[in-house]
Amino acid sequence: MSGSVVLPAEFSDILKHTCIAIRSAGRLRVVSHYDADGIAAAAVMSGALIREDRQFHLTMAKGFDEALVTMLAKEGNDTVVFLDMGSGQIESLEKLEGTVIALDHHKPVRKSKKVLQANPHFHDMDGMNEACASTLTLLLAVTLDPSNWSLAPIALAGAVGDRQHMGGMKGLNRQILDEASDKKYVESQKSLNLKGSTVLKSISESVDPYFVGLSGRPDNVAAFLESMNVNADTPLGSLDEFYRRKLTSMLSLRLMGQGCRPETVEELVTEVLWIPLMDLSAADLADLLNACGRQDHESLGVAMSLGNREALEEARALSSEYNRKLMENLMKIESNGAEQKDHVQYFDVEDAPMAGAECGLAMQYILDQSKPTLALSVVGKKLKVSGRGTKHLVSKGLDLAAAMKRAAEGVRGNGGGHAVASGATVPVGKKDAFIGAMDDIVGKQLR
Ligand SMILES: [Mn+2]
Repeated sequence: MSGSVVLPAEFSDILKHTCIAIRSAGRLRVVSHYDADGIAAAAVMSGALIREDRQFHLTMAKGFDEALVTMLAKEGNDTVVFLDMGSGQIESLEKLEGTVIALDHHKPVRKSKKVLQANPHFHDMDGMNEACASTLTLLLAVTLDPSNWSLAPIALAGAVGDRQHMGGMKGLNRQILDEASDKKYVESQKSLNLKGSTVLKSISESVDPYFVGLSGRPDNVAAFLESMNVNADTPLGSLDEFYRRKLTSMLSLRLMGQGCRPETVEELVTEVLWIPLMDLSAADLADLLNACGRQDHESLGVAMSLGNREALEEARALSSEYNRKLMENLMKIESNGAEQKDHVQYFDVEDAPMAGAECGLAMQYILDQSKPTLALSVVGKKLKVSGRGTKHLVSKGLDLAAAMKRAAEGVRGNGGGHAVASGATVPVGKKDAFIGAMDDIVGKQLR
């Protein structure tokens, strides 16, 4: 059914049942999450349903809540398909009438007689790093019709959006990548993890990786390239072997010089997945999807993924505006640094929706690697806090989820997330008390 992809029998059975349910559905409803993976999953699903000549109604949701279930319950749907959500909210899904399907890679609560769940966790597969909503949706799509392999590049962009490509695609994602490469929908090659039309732009417009002293400073980049005799206007892909290696070593040295962790420096050379039909890489597509999601233009993301050229141009404009703002803010952090406590460092962010991204990049590329970073933004009477650490700090005992939860609850706020990345919301007036508590708790964790 799905080319060379090998799945546990029970898992392919669920996909087959799901196909039958979708084919026999009357009023068909699809709900997906607004991040890059969710939009990619929605695009793959839409592509497959359009090929089936099926009518359907798609909604992108910021998250799963009771309001969403109430809305769906009122609609009189025959079949509802949840993408990138649902497995954690099985009780609510069971309350819906008709057929309910969830293609999700988040940790499931339990199996359900009522809800058809395609979730890798039920089949001893890793849903955190090796399968995401968009790659699961692709499996369903190619079970419906093998021609849907043409949608594989979108699914792979979704996996990149969920950061599952770090250190190379693995597991189910890898199987999909291999099959898509065989079918020539994707070309994968190891190369510098940079974008942009020329070497100069690739470096001066790069926020991830962020090169201290070079990112956002084209004049400095021009001088840097001249010192290596590299022509600034050459497209990155056309650099010959000698200069490509030279550039790679020099950029690695710079990252080391600015204090990046070895695992960050290693990411400078990655497996780039080129999508010939779209003339961009899976990482570029993931960036565009992220830009669409963050600025409430999810349907643009779906249209662009399915090949609409105008939508692609619009998404490019959204994305470059977002990158411009991000660059400006990162350059500010580079020159101002962060406020230092003994065990944490923090800075203020004006644009609250950018706080998470800024905090992560500042932690990884700019600030002191020995302390987790907090980014603070004021929204109304609340102080929103994004926290980021490094894998290395986590291996030393850092648990930002636990620290944020305790520190926030101490000042009548709330917080949580993952050990390496988490968030909290606290009353504005409690800023100092919260940071003091974080400093204390993190200090004990890292002792
Ligand atoms: Mn996801």
